[in-house]
Amino acid sequence: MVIKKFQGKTEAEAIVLAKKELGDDITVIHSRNVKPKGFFAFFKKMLVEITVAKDEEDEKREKDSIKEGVAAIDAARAVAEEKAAAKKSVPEKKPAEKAATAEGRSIDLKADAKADSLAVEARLDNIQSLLEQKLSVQEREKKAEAEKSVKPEQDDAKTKELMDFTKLLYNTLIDNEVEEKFANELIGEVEQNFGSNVNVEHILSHIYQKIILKYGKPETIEPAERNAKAVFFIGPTGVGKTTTLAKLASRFKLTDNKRIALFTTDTYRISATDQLKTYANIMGVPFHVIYTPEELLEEYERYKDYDFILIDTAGHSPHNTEQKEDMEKFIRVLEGVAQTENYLVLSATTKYKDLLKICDVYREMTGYRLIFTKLDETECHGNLLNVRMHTMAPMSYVTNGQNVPDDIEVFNPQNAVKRLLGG
Ligand SMILES: Nc1nc2c(ncn2[C@@H]2O[C@H](COP(=O)(O)OP(=O)(O)O)[C@@H](O)[C@H]2O)c(=O)[nH]1
Ligand SMILES: [Mg+2]
Repeated sequence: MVIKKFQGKTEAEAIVLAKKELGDDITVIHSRNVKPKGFFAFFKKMLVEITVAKDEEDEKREKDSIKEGVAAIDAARAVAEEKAAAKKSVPEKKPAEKAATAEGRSIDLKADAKADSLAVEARLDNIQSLLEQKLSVQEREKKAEAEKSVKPEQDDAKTKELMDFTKLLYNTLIDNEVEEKFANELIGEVEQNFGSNVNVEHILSHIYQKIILKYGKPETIEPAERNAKAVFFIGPTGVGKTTTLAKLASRFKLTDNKRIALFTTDTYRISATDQLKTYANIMGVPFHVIYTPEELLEEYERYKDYDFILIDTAGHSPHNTEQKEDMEKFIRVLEGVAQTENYLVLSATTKYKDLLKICDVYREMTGYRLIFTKLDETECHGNLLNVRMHTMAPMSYVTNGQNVPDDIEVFNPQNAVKRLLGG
């Protein structure tokens, strides 16, 4: 017996498909409406699914031959019984013969007839029990097939549960302002792994791992192999570049005992230089305001045996080409002289579209790692994932408050996923 499912827009369409594959001799054993699969299936029309059964040719022939066998046995049994009855009745029918023979012969005849009949009976019983055994095996198989045809219903219920759960995950990502395109990408990858033994826990751990992998391993500020590492903090105005620099400087100096110097190229605002100068004074580390690329080179030479030179920069609008070119010159002048690293500081509260623009503009200028600030000011952390997936730049630090030096930590992918999806 073959049991198979077919789907069509209508039942008639599904039957046509079934007949095309299995031939005309099919029986529709179940029909129901189903939702199409795949994530976008939520938006598609219902389909009709039929479950059809078809006897296989060999099976049919075997069944027929068994039926014929049973009929033949019944006929043979009837004949044998008749024969036995006839033999039994011989002495009564022919009393003369009986008289002519010895009494013993008459008893032999009766015994022969009985033995014949018993032997035939025994053979027939034997064949019949074999056939019955075979039939009962077939019955069991039939029952198992019938049970199997019920199982798809359970599978469907499970698939629905998984789909509902996946939809919930998708909505959670969207609520956290993960870009639709990325949410679809993640959920799509998870859906591909729906299998017979997948459950809700599998899906959850799968998506956790997927997002952790997307975030990648955080990359942080480490000392250069030789000479001072020059670290630029770049990004728009007001995102927290100076504050973040001060937080890190304080850690390097007070916790790690590193030798550090602070520079700023942000000469557009007096308050900006004062802000960093104050931090430098508190920490007791050298501080310099840098006006030109040449000056940056000179000052670097002075502190090149330090561990880190942290360089604050002016924020600028993505559309200000002049400021952009100035910044580029500062970054370029140290190339080949010092090991440099650039950290693009972004606020988690900035609109996604603006973030993309900022990332692209800075990308034209230089490569960078990502620092996200102001995580304490938003519940939606989707932008971290959006920007990471858009730029593929390494994540480094996140900040979550105004306190120097406490409110900063190395980006932790596990915590980030938990915040996105909930523990
Ligand atoms: N809530 C919050 N405020 C921050 C954070 N980082 C910086 N700020 C504040 O953002 C404002 C601008 O910071 P600032 O460092 O001057 O930004 P810059 O213009 O990029 O140098 C200041 O009031 C900071 O205290 C943070 O992680 N959370
Ligand atoms: Mg600043």
